[in-house]
Amino acid sequence: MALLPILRYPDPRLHKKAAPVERVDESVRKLIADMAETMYEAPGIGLAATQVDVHKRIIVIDVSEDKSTLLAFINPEILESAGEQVCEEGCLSVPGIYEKVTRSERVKVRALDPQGAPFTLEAEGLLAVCIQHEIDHLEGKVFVEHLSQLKQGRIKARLAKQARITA
Ligand code: GNR
Ligand code: NI
Repeated sequence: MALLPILRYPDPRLHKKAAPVERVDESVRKLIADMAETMYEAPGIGLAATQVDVHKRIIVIDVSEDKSTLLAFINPEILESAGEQVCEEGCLSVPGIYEKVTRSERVKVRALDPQGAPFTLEAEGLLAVCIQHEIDHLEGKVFVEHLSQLKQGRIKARLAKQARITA
């Protein structure tokens, strides 16, 4: 397994649209293992391949308290969504920034598992938020793009200042 470097907003590579996985093979399973290790180490509750500069439709999520429930989704698609919820979101690609985002309360998602078998999952609450946040990454969208232009500008300025301090 290997830890992968995570792209930081506003890196333009975070805006690339990920391509569907055509064959679920050993290289996909290796990437999922490396993404999971990277997510747990960060630590985070989700990670999209886009964030590690791999532009394929693969996400990993673990919203469990004890980090015992790894979920991997290949080519995820939201089939149904309902309701609304507001969650304070963060992102490993936007460190130190937390902002409220409105999303669907429930989603039904279809994807392939690491063996290439299709499955569907109905999610609500934080898991539903995380699925939507990660699928956004695959579309090249970072959560701050749900905020006003004013807030986005302030976040970019804060991150640029932070980068100067840590350089
Ligand atoms: O670790 C993460 N926490 C989080 C909290 C609220 C809503 C979404 C998330 S996802 C984030 C990890 C990440 O950046 N995934 O892309
Ligand atoms: Ni994120």
